Amino acid sequence: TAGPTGPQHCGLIAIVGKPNVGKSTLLNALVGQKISITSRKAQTTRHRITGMRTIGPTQFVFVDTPGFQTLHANALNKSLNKTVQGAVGDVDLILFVVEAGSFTPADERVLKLLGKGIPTVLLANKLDNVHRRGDIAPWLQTMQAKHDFAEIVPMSAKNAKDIERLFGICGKYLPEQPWFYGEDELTDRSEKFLASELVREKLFRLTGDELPYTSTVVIDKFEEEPPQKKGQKRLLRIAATIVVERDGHKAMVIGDKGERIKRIGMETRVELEKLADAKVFLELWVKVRSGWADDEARVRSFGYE
Ligand code: GDP
Ligand code: K
Ligand code: MG
Repeated sequence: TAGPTGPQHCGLIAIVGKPNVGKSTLLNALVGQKISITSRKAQTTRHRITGMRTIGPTQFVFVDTPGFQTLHANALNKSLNKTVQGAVGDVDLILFVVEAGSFTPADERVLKLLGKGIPTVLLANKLDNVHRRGDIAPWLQTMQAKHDFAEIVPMSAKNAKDIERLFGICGKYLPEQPWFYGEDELTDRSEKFLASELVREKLFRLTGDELPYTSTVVIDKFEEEPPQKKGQKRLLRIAATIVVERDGHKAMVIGDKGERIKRIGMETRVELEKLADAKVFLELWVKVRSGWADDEARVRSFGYE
């Protein structure tokens, strides 16, 4: 099989790193559309999310992972870590993301997990946050000594030129083989999954640090209706429940006179309408289920591997 300009190349690229270094921001920038939710909170990404981008003859298949959790060994965190380990097992290239100029014990633990067999690029992200550029050269030297990195790339996931350059770097490691996905496909995740993730993103962003990370979203209903008339969009009818651990958290999510939950619903709807190119009706509920994150069966029943 041949791509637009030669034999097809294709391969898997895992994006790994501790929480909050910018893995999901990077995936979205690489794919060119938001498919993985992001926020300043650790634990925002809880699933393995695949995003692809086909450029010329090469299909890049990126796998975003939850940040490797080392703080609490509850059932949710154990499941997140398994997801990360599963993702790095069988890829062509690993992008190990850290914050430029910093390397903490948490980064070290992720590095230990990666092993030696797979080419690994150290991606020093958030370079735009480094104000003293002179400090970066010595830091890069110490990083070189840490591991046999294929390359070290200081960059910013928010800089379009850097993203473009990264394709050139990753492309070198992808073997000649037929594409795994269609040329225009962007993700293997469903709209239903995207809907639940967007609710969780708005929930995290609009509650800030007040709400513990142990809240999740379950989709109770996801129905699609075709357009009634020509020129109209299809309609998605969605009902979702936000699951929290305590009554106090429920009150926090609902907010004063229901202000906050209304806003979570509205922001989710606006964004999903754009991403899915559809009209969206969204109903939101809040339920208390104490201890769900410590309960293995519950963690599974809420969709975690
Ligand atoms: P993840 O937990 O590793 O997936 O990190 P996220 O993608 O959720 O990003 C965590 C935070 O870092 C978010 O607030 C992002 O906007 C921010 N961020 C990501 N990449 C960059 C970057 O290149 N520069 C700056 N300044 N912030 C970034
Ligand atoms: K995050
Ligand atoms: Mg993430």
